[in-house]
Amino acid sequence: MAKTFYVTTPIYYPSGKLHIGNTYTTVLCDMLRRYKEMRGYDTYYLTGMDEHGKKIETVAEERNLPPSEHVDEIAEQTRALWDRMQISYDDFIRTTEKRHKTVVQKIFEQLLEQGDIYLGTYEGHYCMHCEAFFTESQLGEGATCPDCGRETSKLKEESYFLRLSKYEKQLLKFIEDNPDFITPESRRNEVLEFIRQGLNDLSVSRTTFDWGIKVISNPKHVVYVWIDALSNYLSALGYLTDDDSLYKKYWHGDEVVHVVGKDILRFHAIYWPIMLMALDVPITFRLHAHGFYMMKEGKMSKSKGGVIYPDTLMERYGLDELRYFLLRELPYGGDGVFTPETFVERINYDLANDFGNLLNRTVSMINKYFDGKVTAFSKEGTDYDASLRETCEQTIKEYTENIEELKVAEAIRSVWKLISRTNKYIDETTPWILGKDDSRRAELENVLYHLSESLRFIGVLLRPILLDASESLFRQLGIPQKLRGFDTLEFGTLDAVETVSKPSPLFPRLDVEEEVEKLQRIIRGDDAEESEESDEEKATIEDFVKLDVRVARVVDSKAHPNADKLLVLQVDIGGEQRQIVAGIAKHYDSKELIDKHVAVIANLEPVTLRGEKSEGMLLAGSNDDELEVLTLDGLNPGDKIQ
Ligand code: ME8
Repeated sequence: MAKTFYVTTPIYYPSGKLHIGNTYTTVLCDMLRRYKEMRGYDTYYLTGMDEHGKKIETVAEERNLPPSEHVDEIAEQTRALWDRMQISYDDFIRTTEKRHKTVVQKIFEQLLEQGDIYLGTYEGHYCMHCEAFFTESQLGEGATCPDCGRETSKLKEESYFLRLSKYEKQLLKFIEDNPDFITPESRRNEVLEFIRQGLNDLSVSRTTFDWGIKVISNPKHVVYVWIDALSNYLSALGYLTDDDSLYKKYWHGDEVVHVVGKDILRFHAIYWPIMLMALDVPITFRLHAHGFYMMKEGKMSKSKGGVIYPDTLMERYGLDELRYFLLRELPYGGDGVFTPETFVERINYDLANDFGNLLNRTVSMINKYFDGKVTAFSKEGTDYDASLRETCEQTIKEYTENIEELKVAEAIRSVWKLISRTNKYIDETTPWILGKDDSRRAELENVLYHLSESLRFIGVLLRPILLDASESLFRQLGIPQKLRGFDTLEFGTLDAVETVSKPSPLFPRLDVEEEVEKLQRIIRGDDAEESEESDEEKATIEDFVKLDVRVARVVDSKAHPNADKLLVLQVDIGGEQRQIVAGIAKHYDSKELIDKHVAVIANLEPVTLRGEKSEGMLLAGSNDDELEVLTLDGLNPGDKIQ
């Protein structure tokens, strides 16, 4: 039976558009999955969204949407992005799904019954953004959050706690006994050091908001978002349900890998294993925490160093180019930097020159000298032949070892060493000179055969990384399907090569100056069309006509009882009174709009926002600082706007 391989990404927060950082983790897991599949494993790839918590509730509120609508929208966009990027996931879990919620509730109740979770009171500082409590000694300057630097607030509330302290020694021993459990080693050391300082029990419920999974036995509490989120790795496999066959197969299978960024190492290296110990579920996973993609100016963020989105790069340069850059440029154990210069250079030097040209020259020479067909293989051969063969064999070894250790950039580098060696082989064997001498045809054919066989190795090793280019290489050299597998990588297996009549370049060369400038503009946000809206669909007139936009007179208005940013308006839309909740309280005081004639969308499905019904949407213009409600005082309530 085939060995199993279960790989997971973190489940991302639906708080904004995913940038190349989140994309990195997803592409890395995709690559690992494709590699393992090529090695004959039975694989399962899980990704998804982490949709609960105060932070998401707030983002939805700012958009004037109920959280469920907000998360539905982002989940759909995210899936569409992964589909466009050919991410080979098997399941996309959302923590708002029933299948997940039920499992989280069962886990919580079980731990409660066992006494691993207990009810207590929390007193301390709370960071709303990170949804985490901190003790005085953990706080930054001015009582700020040690993780994000934002202000914290003092809080005292009833809370459930998970007994981390009870499992501290067991966890320490587990990590010490399993040196490969956390990689890279530097991250493992960070975790060990943290545990050795002693673990406080963890607050695992909240009562200050309710966008979360309710504790069944005490529904005024919702489960802490991290306990909720971490459980996805099991809930997606049907753990604690009637059909737990995936759980049995993959969690109890041969290899399980959680890939995460360094920012969420502690949650996965401490809370998650302790939850599993308490549940008596074996810790079968290994944890890999990679570094971050940064911008030249620092962290990737809209307001600071700029952001770069995967769609922008994919649409302008291609999927393989994006995958190659992401996987190649982030060093093992460290951070990587996205700069327009390195991005363009990697495409021009590595992909177009080194790799693309090698294929192009080989196909052209086979066409020119042998009408596209080459068969010979001389076992004796020259020293150059032997050296090329040796590099091919050595490359497989290096590549495999590196990937198994999740040193992906290094694995790619080893393929490029083979590419360089093969280019050098052309210089050494000088086929253009052999081609001038009829008596050396056998020698020439042998050279071209060696080049083709080396390219076949390169194509197979790059299959998990460059999806289109590897296919194109096989097609251009006429390599049959059955010789594209990892297990066929023995030099000389290829019987014959039959090339296409006209080679097509794998990667077009870019104009460095033009593209660097273009990317700089995109990062700065000057090219809004490319950076932000490139994936937005155009609306049709029919879409617009569907909206019933009307003039409405504001009859009354008051502050929302549960939300600072919202006003609750009573409006008259021509003989009919409606209530509308609008996110304008920061810009208008509650009575300011009374008697104004405003524009509202009148045919939206009613929603409830923080407990108040909203039967329409107010139209307003805004930028980062200002917001102005559209007024049409010359028209009458009920008049149509079109
Ligand atoms: O933390 N470079 O979700 P999240 C590389 N919901 N990777 C990056 C990155 C960057 N600049 N920025 C983000 C959460 N990432 C939780 C996870 S899991 C049970 C719950 C990647 O949307 C990296 O993998 O904030 C990081 O760990 C993850 O996105 C954080 O995504």
